[in-house]
Amino acid sequence: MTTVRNSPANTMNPCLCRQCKKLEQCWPESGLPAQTAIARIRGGPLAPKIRGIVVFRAIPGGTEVSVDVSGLPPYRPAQNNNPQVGPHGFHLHENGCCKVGDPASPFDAAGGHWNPGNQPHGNHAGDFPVLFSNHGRAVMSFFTDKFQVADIIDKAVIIHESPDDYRTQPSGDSGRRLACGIIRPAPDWSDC
Ligand SMILES: [Cu+2]
Repeated sequence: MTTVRNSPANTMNPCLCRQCKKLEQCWPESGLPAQTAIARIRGGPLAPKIRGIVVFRAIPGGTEVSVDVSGLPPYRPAQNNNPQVGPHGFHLHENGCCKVGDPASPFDAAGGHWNPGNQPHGNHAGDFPVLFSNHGRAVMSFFTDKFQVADIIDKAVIIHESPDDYRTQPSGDSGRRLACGIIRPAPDWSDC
């Protein structure tokens, strides 16, 4: 319950539904707009402790993206042949598939960056700010007008090992994929 209490979604809208056992069951009753989607984030073999949630909420002019993720690996500068770890590249990828596949290169099945406007990397619709970890936890909220909630259902959220330079094509040189989550519509628990 601690995780639920501290989640950004709960901060936005305190849960009023006492009989509900899951946070999202409370969203409709507590007034969140129907146009809300969530991705539950799970770490892969390179960072199995990662857990979190990303909430996409329609607001005037675009979408508010709120993330609360724990279990991120500690920062480490690039050394020898090892890449920098953190802050973490954070993107939408085009395939809603979090199959791990090759454990040395996980989540390849999520495909490349979601880029409906054929933009260079740095301006992809799903290019997000990097995640800064604080003892493994990152909490962040930002606004984008590059998509509506309905546009990103069944896309994947990917957290990378290394920072995004917003310049290297096509994915910002952000390295291996640590965690993945598929974006689903927030359930309608109107009988809650
Ligand atoms: Cu990515």
